[in-house]
Amino acid sequence: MSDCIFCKIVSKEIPANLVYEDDHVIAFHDISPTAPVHVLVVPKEHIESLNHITHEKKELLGHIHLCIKEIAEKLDISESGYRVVNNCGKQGGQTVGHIHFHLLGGRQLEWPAG
Ligand code: IU
Repeated sequence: MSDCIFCKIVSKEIPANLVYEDDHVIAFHDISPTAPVHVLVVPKEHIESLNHITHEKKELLGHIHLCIKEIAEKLDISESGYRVVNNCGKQGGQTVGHIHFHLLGGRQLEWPAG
């Protein structure tokens, strides 16, 4: 998608602080972190939100979660714990229309979320 900021990060048109990349997924530090570790894990394919996930994407979603686990290990938050968040749609707090998963850690996270 030509006007999608995350597609531009995927294509390297816009720089980001990458922590992981493979053929299907890219992960980078959030530009406005809310925790000491705040990484966005993003499929390279443009999919708008969780609402747009179909059965054909089951493997991709599983792969993303394995990537998240590996990134958490790499950033040394596996033992202390972390949170994975997907904001979907307006009331879910989604501001970028390209599905992404927040990996948050490095401090005690509160619950329930606001
Ligand atoms: P949300 O779940 O759609 O609200 O999350 C979008 C995130 O993308 C948010 O935490 C932003 O700080 C982050 N972000 C970014 O890392 N780089 C950007 O260029 C833009 C947003 I625009």
